[in-house]
Amino acid sequence: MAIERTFSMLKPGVLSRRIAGELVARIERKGFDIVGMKLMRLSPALAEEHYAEHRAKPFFGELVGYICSGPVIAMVLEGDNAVRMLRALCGSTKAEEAAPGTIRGDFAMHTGLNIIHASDSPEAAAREIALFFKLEGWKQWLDLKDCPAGT
Ligand code: IDP
Ligand code: MG
Repeated sequence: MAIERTFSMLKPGVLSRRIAGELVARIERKGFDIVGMKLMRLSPALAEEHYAEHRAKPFFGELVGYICSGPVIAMVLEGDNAVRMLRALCGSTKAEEAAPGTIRGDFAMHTGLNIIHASDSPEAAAREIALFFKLEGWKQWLDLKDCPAGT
């Protein structure tokens, strides 16, 4: 099993509902190593770049508006098969399809407010980690570990 990195973001509803600790605890309990973590507020430009693949979708405006509406917690998580493992822990995108026991299944009633982002492929993970942790200090910190992003 290959050690990978993935990118995750706890969306604004997490801090406003004061469930950040609970979600981080689930991620740690599963076995991920947190190798990068920061509290930040997304600019519309960063949100649009992060969600660029959805630019033509009818919900794009709401998506960007929501993700910029309050602080988020951006994380780089590491572990065996991290991309697929985190997607499984988060559950399905659609609120009504997210199984109980998953993060979305347990904490979200609405697809647009589905509480957590997780990269959907190693390529997306590498792109998103670079986008959110591109400042020199962060790059050096992440380089201290010997696993390349998203691989
Ligand atoms: P993902 O977050 O599971 O990767 P994507 O299809 O990449 O799902 O969509 C990105 C985000 O856009 C979702 O997490 C969700 O918040 C929002 N979204 C996706 N589909 C819909 C929809 O049909 N209505 C409203 N929001 C949506
Ligand atoms: Mg996605």
